[in-house]
Amino acid sequence: MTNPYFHARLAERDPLIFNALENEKKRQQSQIELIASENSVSQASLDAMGSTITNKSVEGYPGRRFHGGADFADVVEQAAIDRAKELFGVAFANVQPHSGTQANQAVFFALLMPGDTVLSLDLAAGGHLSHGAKPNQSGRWFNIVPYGVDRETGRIDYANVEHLALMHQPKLIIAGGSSYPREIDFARMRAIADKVGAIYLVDMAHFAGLVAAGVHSSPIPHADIVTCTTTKTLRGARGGLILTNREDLYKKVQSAVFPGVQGSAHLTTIAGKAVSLGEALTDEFKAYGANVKANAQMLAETLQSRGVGIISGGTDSHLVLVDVSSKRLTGQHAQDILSGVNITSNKNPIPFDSAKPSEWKGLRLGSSAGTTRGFGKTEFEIIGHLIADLFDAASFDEAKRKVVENRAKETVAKLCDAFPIYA
Ligand code: DSN
Repeated sequence: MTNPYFHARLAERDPLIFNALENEKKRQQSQIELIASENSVSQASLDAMGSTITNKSVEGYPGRRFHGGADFADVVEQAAIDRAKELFGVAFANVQPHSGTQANQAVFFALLMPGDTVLSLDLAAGGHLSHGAKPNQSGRWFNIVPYGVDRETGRIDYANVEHLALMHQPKLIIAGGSSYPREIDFARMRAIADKVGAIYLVDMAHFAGLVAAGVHSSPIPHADIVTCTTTKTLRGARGGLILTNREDLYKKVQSAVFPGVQGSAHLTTIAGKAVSLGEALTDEFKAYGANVKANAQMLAETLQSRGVGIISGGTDSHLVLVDVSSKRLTGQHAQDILSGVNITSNKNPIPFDSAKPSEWKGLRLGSSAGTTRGFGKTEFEIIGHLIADLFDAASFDEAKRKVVENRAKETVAKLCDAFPIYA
């Protein structure tokens, strides 16, 4: 006798959730995704993430589990570890962090005590919540000294980083963040860390895929520890990684992830990570990474040619940080304008911005997801002009504005139809 518990499909058992998931799939098909932290995983990754291995509890690491029956869990996790090590040319990898934030939390737990001083990139200058923002645990439990960017160039002010390091003697220095569009001088940061005897962490969450593809310099030879997410440019399941060449730090990180800040590993996600890390080892992924970068540069150049302000004047990655005050808009207004024509983006602070999200002047755009669906430079040039048209039209009277918006909606629909995602 068949048991419906094991056979009935979602559509039949839970129409509310089924419909929401179907609608989300349609939304992704019919909108242009420009949120820099988003991407589309492969169907193979999705298959891995929908597997029965979700039923398995495993604490500990492959070959050293607290629960029995972990043979296949070990195969999956070991594959993810081996692929991460090969991809980034690193000696040790932990693939269990549930997110980039938890990867960073584990590093803090492994290496710091509450009250220790951490030097990290200011949130408005492009940093990340988990690097010491006030509302985050990192900002509550540690003494955070933020560094920023140069007001003119929008690039990290390394002389100031060195000055702050000498003055505050941090135990940890962090490079990386969530909205810094330029390559970081990893060697320069290493030299600063060495001057004050600090541990040096690079969070490459946003550009990990570009490092994997060989189109962005790698922090691995310079940093003591590197964290990242497996989403974003790496195009994988939603989770984190911790990488290091230092065996002493690796041992501390292993016990910080489990049992320090996490419990049982999420094996479906680790299976999805393993699949995408395998995909990232291919030549196809190298070509993808090069296209992501070229497309972001095209988007930045097109916007700039239309008088839209670009922080730092361009990009070395997938990420374009737009100063929408150049068109007398706030980030929220700009996000809403794009959302109205089925383009998704997010408001973001720009360097020296207000602390209030409603007053932020920035809009963060990224090329990773569009490139995955097949957009090239031609499409990103079209998108750049379309965005500039919409920003200009914000000051038009309603009738004229509607003409621009309708034209933009049609263009978005045509692009999405021409480059379909998933079956
Ligand atoms: N870190 C957040 C971002 O960059 O959007 C979520 O991944």
